Amino acid sequence: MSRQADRTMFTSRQADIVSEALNGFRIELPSWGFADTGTRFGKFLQPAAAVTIEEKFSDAAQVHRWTGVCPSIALHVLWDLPQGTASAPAVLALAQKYGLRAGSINPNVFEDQAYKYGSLGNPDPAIRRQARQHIGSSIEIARLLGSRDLSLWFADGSNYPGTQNIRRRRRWFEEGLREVHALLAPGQRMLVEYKPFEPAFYHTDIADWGMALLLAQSAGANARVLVDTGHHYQAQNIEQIVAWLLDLNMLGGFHFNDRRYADDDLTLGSIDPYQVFRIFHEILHCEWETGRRADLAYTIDQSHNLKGKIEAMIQTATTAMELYAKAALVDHEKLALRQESCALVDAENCLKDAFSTDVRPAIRDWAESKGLAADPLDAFRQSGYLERITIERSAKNRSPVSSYA
Ligand SMILES: [Mn+2]
Repeated sequence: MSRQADRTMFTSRQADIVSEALNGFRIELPSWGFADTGTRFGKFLQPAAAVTIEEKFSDAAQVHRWTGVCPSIALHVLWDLPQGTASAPAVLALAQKYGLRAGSINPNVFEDQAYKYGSLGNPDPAIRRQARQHIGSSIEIARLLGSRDLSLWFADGSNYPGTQNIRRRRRWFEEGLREVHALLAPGQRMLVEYKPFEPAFYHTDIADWGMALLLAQSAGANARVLVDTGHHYQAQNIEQIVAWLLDLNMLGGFHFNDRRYADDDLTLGSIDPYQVFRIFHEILHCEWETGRRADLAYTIDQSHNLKGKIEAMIQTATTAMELYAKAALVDHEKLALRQESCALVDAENCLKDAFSTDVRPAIRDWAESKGLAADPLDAFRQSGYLERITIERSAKNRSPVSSYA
């Protein structure tokens, strides 16, 4: 067979696989990814950064407009719905205006002064109650917005050995999560996120996937674990965690970002794209094996301090599509046979062959078939949107902001 014929055959078969994969692929944008954020050393402001919730919706709509795979936006109750349930009608109107859906709802039980020593794990019962009430009202917000998932991340923990009773705090978490789970409306889910350190540096109350799993299992039938790819120690095998949670039907979704050292919130795939590929592969292989689609919420959890925020989100969505499409190209039947016979090199090559395939031409074809931009980043740059908001927002955004100290 000539190289040309080989390439043509290869491409058309792959194009169908890629197209089918992308038809089912959606990834949620974080509202906070469009606002100015910083490190603990300070913030560098961007003249075009979103400040209001309307600006966040408007910017997120740009990412969806050019990529076609980001129809929803995750919201943070304290930052996006400051009046709680009373803010819901305005947010619904914005969702309609910008053609997006309100996505997962993120309660905030870490910024209020009351949470200095924790929220659901706080030794003070009144503060534990305050946290439960805030989560309860977040569930109501989700219901009003038609959002399915409540996404729970806790900053609870301690900084020094001996300063907190770890066992009692575990029980308080168990009780608190059970109580708020009972408030979920039919069809709603509760996702429990874990993190090994930061902001607490000695112990965190939900430090890893095992703790999150136990708490989710005890909370109730609609609780699942949320895997934030940045919330692991170096060298941890994240795709194994994903495989276990999938097999137990306890995986609820992801917060995607990349990292080099800790929870760096870098652009997905910028440091280790093969890891993201391996995660997608575990999901797609499980789907192939079981014949059931995994019900997972993919969300971006990144803040770009220096990159242009909308450009970085387009870059992220594009990278996610590429890595998902590559994972879809794994020949599952061949892989299963090679695993069965322990043909190690050949089995591994099933992954490597798919990962090294250039899926970009097939993605461009898919985009054009949907009336989308073949090159989303270029289309965004040509649109003039960034220049327009830079002028509109820059005067307003020049006012001083609080820094670290
Ligand atoms: Mn996260």
